[in-house]
Amino acid sequence: MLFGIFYDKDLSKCPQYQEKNQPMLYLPNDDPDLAELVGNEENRLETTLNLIAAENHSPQSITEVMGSVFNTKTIEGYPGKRFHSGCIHVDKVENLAISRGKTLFDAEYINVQPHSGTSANLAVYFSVLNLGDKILSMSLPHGGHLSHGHHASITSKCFNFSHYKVNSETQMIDYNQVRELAHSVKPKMIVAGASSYPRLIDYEKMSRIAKEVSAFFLTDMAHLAGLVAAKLIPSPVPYSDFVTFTCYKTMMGGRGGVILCKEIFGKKVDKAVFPGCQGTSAVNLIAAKALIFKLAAEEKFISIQKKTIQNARIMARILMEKGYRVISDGTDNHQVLIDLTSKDISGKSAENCLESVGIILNRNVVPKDEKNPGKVSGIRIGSGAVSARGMGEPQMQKIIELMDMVIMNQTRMEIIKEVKDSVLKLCRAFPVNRSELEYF
Ligand code: DSN
Repeated sequence: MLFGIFYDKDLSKCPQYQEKNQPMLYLPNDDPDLAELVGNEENRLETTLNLIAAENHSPQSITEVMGSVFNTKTIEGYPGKRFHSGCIHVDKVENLAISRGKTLFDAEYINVQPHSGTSANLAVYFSVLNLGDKILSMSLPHGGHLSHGHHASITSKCFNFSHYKVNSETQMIDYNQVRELAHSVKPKMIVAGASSYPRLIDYEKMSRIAKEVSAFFLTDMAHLAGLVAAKLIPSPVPYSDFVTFTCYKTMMGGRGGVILCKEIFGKKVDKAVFPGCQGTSAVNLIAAKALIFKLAAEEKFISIQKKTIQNARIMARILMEKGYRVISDGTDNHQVLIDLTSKDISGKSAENCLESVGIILNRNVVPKDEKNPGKVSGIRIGSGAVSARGMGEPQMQKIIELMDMVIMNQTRMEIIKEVKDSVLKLCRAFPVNRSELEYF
């Protein structure tokens, strides 16, 4: 295990944990309160089912490299052209991340310095656009992301966004609507990609529309990067001027963002990241990126990604069999979106009830949502973390059964208790066990 402090007595008796547990050496002395919180979080991860589509379990080696001495190095600029000395090793780290990332995604150019997906998107916007330029992207309630011009995001203060929506019947992107909007708005950039959209995106079609109106084409594949790296779903790279992603969702690699782009935009992107939008980047995170780009080419990573897609499909099917309204009637990726309007429970209440039994997911706005933004009508499920634990079809069936029991019996304490016990049993049968991560 990662840090090895367990406060759950039953868990600490489990031989797998005893064997793998390496206690933290220094934190318990320096800050016992914080050490306890770290232990508690370890315990929470072990004893709950993580269905948050924007999270995953990472290999232990990722955590090791993120906590390594690379955390202390200040870098400004790029390998060979830094503003501080002492970069002999960190230059090699960044070059490794660059060459592995380019190979993995078959990209002409890569920048591995963004702190996050939002930083990556901001840098892309600023690389080729001027303040106030028009951008066409997906509406957030229909699946888009905050950094695609939501009114609460700085992106909307800097650029002039218009939004396309999903078709109200199919809940899928209506490419005719995108084309009509593109021709009427005449944006300088079109953005594809989403935070909660369970279907494949036709990148070729989107890029054609962008060409028709002479717009740049950015794809934000933050949620999908692991599935793309494993070559299980189409890659946006051949069709996009820019592709951004984060490394901690399906990619399983820790925090931080990445920009891929066509060679001709490389210098502009580099300038927009540093010094444009960021100062020094985080070398420990760049090292983690280099590591996950290596691991992602291995069969074990690919098999987790395969399972991730299979498990999401299984959950969507069972939910529909149980009478749930699954947005777009299924999924092509790791996400399942559920509209709970007919179930007499808001997304917020479902999230809370499910958390109380150890099933962790997030409420989500669904297309044409009529509840207020705090409550919302839907929930979003991701299959990444449970697949990384080695769970398969029987466990997906069980998870949906347990979720359904909670949603249909919110006030029956005996049922809630029964579900809680079942969740714990399932978690113990499939430990996170990150030091072993036998699939890496
Ligand atoms: N984009 C947010 C999400 O999908 O939950 C966080 O990464």
